[in-house]
Amino acid sequence: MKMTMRWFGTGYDPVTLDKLRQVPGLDGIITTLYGVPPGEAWKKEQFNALKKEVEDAGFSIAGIESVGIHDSIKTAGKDRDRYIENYIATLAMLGEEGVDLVCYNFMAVFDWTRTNLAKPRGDGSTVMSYEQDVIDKIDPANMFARMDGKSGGYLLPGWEPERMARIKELFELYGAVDEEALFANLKYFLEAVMPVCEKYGIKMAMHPDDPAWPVFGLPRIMAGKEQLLRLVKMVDNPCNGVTVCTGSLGSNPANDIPDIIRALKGRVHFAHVRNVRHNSPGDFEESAHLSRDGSLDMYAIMKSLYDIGFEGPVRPDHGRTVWNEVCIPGYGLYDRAMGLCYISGLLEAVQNTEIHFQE
Ligand code: DNO
Repeated sequence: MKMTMRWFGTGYDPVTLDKLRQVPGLDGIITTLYGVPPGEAWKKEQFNALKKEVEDAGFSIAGIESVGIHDSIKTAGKDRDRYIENYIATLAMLGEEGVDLVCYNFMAVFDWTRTNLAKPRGDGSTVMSYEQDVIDKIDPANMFARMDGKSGGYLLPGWEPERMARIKELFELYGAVDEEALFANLKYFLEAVMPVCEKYGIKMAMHPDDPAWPVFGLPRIMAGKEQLLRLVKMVDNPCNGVTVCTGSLGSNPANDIPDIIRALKGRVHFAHVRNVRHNSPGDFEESAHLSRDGSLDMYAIMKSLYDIGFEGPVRPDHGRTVWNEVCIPGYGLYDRAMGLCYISGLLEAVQNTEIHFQE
């Protein structure tokens, strides 16, 4: 496995590449061209500037997270083919530049959703958390007002003011899209992009829905084992795979993550390894990466990734905000660096135990 960290780019991310260089065992960077709206084809010069910056810092780009999918593709809008063409053009450009991993999601309206971006913990750190009761009381038309303030100016993806201004329209757009329709639209998209993926050896890595159940009455189709298996079977191509995000899937205690990993053998292209703590049904918070700080068995997760022969990029994910760091919620340097060291330690133990048994 290749240890990576997500970096949001100069001007967006308070964490700089020279700081990331000092994280032990970091093999590569996961990034994207921030500021390019979903639907637009990426410009080669812009991407090359990003690539050069990463390479000048002594890293390589281990994968793109994400190339966003336009709402028209998700809802089978009349202009979806045009947006798919743009997506294909982006993939071809990335393929020519040596990128072989693209993470994306197929969530309706919003990307991942939390109700608090800075919940205080007893140890003085803060974490992101989710309470279904809070969501149930929110009127989608007034969501922006709720999220503002607590986040230190940062917003969750999908909650940008320009989208919030059209939130009613977006809900209407998705009004006729139920689970089956969303699956059909996903299949249409994947079938269209598989040829360019095959040509350049690009692995598409679907990010699961977060939280792993429907929110605001919107359909969720990537929330558990059956749905992920349906994804990989409905377009049965090795380029069509999954990002195992243990925290997203793990938000639902019914999801047995090692079992899901084993079931997806050969189609796991990327792993986000983080822990969550279940407080009560529909109420969870993001813990430190350690097993004993949350509800997931992180050793079993790393062992299952190892057992299926996964060799792709892994990254720590949402961390706590510790030591008064000023950072993007979930994406500070300190707790993710601790997470990376912990994951690397688990992996070393798994590998060495294996070798020991073979002797
Ligand atoms: C959250 C992330 C997601 C992820 C997208 C992939 O921190 O894991 O925003 O990047 O869902 O498209």
